[in-house]
Amino acid sequence: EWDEAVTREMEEFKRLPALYRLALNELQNKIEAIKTEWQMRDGYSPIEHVKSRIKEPKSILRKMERKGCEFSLSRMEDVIHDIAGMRIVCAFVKDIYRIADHLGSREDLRVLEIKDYIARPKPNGYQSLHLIVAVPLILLEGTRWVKAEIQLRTLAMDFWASMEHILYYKYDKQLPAHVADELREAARAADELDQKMLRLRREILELAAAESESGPSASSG
Ligand code: 0O2
Repeated sequence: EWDEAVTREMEEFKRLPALYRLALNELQNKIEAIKTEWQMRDGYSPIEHVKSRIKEPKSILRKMERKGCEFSLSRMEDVIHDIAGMRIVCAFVKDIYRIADHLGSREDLRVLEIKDYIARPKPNGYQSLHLIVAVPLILLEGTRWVKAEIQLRTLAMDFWASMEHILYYKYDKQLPAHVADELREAARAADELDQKMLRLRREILELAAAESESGPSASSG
């Protein structure tokens, strides 16, 4: 009986990466469709680029250890939300929230949790909007909801996060005070840049609206 339970667990463990990959494919298709539709409607896509990845087994184990959890399949699925991870990088902060609102309203997705590190950045300066979602997979055995983490960031936030990530590991997770200070300052600069870009975008939108109100002849001269 014990053998049977272990064999079942092993079988399940073997097929998990494929399930998470299927969930990411589903998400990718939805994002592609959003991009296309947005482009058709507004003439521009709010999404600069998208990346996705499946978390390596060794970083799953490390994360469970960090959270003080013994390893088991069900614990893993409860505790680690980002085995399937997608990062959506946008030009403007406003678009991040527009995409998040849209995802929240879709019937083919469940948003389980929102962590807003834009409204409340982490103490080190980290900013992003994280959505923990569940994606339905229609399998031979029926529907199974698979979790994924979607990180939404601006280009500036993404630049900051990649620099921080490199430095964090270069200094073996012990950032010297002056580096940590510089990073916090860089995070403030990234935030200011995002706000400036939003103001410029508003300017562009207002100009476009004025042009369309005064008709095409005004813009041609
Ligand atoms: P990696 O390298 O991306 O695999 P929780 O269960 O909510 O307490 P969790 O999952 O750590 O714990 O939540 P959180 O804080 O939302 O972080 C999830 C992911 O966000 C991280 O995954 C990173 O990808 C990213 N992240 C969070 N904080 C930082 C940060 O300070 N700097 C950078 N560069 N990225 C960050 P992992 O698994 O920690 O790492």
